[in-house]
Amino acid sequence: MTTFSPEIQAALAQQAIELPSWAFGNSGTRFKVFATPGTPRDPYEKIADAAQVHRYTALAPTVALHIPWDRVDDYDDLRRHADDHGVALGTINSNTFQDDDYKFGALTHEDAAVRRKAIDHHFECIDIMDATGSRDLKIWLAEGSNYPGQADLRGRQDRLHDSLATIYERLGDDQRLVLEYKFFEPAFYHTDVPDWGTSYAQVAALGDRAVVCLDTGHHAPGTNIEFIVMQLLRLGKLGSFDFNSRFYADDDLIVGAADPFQLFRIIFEVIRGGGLNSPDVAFMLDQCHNIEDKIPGQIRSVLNVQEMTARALLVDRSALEAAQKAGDVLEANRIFMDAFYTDVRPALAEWRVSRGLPADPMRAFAESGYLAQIAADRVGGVQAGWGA
Ligand code: LRH
Ligand code: MN
Ligand code: MN
Repeated sequence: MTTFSPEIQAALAQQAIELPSWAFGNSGTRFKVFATPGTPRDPYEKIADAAQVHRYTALAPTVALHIPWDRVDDYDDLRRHADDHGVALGTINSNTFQDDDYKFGALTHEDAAVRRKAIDHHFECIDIMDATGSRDLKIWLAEGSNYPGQADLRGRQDRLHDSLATIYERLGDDQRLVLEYKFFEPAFYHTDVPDWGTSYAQVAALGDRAVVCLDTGHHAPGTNIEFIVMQLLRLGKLGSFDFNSRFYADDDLIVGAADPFQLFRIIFEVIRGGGLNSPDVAFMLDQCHNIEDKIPGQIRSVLNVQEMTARALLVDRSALEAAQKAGDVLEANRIFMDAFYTDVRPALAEWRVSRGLPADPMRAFAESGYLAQIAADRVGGVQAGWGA
């Protein structure tokens, strides 16, 4: 059986993956939302469910909030609630995609009054960050156009810069602005922050505390995502990941489910670039569980990230470097693939037990009876936030 060196064990022990509060609510497609019994009715219950993931895996100490989906009266109280459950509040995500005023844009809108409203929403998010102790303000913009000629592409970039600069100025010294890109949807012709280059250009113009979020589901098919990871780390601008997996578009499926090898390659570049367990690079999930149970879906997700991290840590980097330098193509590839093909599951199970965790967190959670309990206790769940 594979054994982990003390260095690998130390790296695994440090790993932290932030959970999205919205993964615990009901979600679906535009065709149908299938409700799950016991779905959280408010942010408090989402946090309680997220804490279950951490309890069985020790991998998920923080929970990201989405505003206004997770708006509450008292954020100090929400913070204490998280603390009581053994987790902390993490990234605050803004939301400018569910308001009629933003039909033609928010931070890029032609009308200064609409831009002001969108900027004020981000100010509210920063106030919330101050109360929750969150470091990161994550901005994903649904803005763009559907038809050629519809919008002044250049003017929108300029307005985007001005709006982001106003928001950036309001951040505290220890806070960051994280700009997420996505190549299409909901806009179908152009999107104002479609790719890492645009996100990079915009955040580079703001300053050191503005960085890029890479959502793994937000690229065209065939994109070499690990190359982007390498480049952003090289430039010191990779702020965070939104992990999920996709077969077709922005599927938001369980990370590592569609293409575990891609996840391995991404994490290898994170390690190579010094980003693993670095405070500068936040690992987060951004997923929805439309047909599977949500808490086990999140447990499976963090375990998938852990598993591919363990495999990527097993790459013999000095042997790899020697093969690369010697131009030994096949040997370099063999070294890389050997690590990928190593089944680390038994070693991880043993290592978990040595740390007082269940060998099989999925099974331990299933046997806990928590799902039956919340189904009995909670009636009338909210929809993931997609409307609530
Ligand atoms: C956009 C996105 C972004 C949003 C989340 C709900 O597709 O990835 O991160 O905040 O989904
Ligand atoms: Mn995302
Ligand atoms: Mn997305």
